[in-house]
Amino acid sequence: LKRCTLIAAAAGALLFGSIAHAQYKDEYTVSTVLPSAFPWGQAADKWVELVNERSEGRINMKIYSNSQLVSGDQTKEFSAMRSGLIDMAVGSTINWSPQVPELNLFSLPFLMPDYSAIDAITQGEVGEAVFAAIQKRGVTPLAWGENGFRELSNSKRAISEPADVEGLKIRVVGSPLFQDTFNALGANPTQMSWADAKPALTTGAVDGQENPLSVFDVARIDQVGQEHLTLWHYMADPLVFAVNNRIWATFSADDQALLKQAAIDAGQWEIEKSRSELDATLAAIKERGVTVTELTPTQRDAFINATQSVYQEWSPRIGEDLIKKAQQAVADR
Ligand code: X2X
Repeated sequence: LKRCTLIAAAAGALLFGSIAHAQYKDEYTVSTVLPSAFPWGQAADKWVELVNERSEGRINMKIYSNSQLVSGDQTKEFSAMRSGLIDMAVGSTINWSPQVPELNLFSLPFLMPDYSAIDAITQGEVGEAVFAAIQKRGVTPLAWGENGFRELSNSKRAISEPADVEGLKIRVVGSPLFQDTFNALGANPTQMSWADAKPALTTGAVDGQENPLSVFDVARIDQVGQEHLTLWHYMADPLVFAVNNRIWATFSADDQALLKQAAIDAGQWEIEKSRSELDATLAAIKERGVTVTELTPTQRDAFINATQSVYQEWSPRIGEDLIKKAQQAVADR
């Protein structure tokens, strides 16, 4: 009996020991689309750095940018993280919306007129509901970051009214919501990954694209013939810091809190940084000879009216209640 107990105890110790060691990986993969030259990549860098520092080197993460863990197909990032091919990610709501329909909320045209509107949504009840939707789909969300307000560029002409967009081939990514928005404007949208976007702009396969000013600037989109840029602020894509559920469950409660707080701090840091750089970025873009069109409120209204059908079309998929609450949060901001 004594021998059996000893063996059992030894086996238990072995098992316990091996579990304790197997629990944490030497290194966790973190997926992003944009690398360190962009605010998005810097958000991920900051998260990795803070976690490493605060865990005194116990938790190590390595960033894989350019969607390389999903062979460049950014719309597969969420699925890959859910299945465990990717441990963690800092991802755009646009790229995850095919798997999490509620994330299309942020892509509704002209829902958020300014930064305080974004904050009213992400930092309140609606943001919590969106996080619950992400959690329900098998991934643990921790914090918000920001890619930015997406402005429209093209190689053909200055755009100040919906009629100017007519017939333009526009590169979009993410969910079919973007097809609906640009179809409503009479454009010809085509879905394509970021990896394919610049080549398509270079060859003229597409006439235009939409991305935040920071992306336009750092990726030097002006160099591929995008001479016209319209500041219409039609939508902004927040970033979400997230972890695969099974990986999340392996962390102690203290380390979960550490990872989450580091994500919150990195997100806040990146949001403030990218917003504060915007004026300088716009000045640099203008200096390079890009024609920048700013819409008057009346001109913007014309775009709002022209894209109303997108709300009717997408409200069943996003959730009528969620949209109403988001609109209320924006109105009350
Ligand atoms: O592909 C884009 O346009 C980008 C980089 O902004 C996103 O990943 C949504």
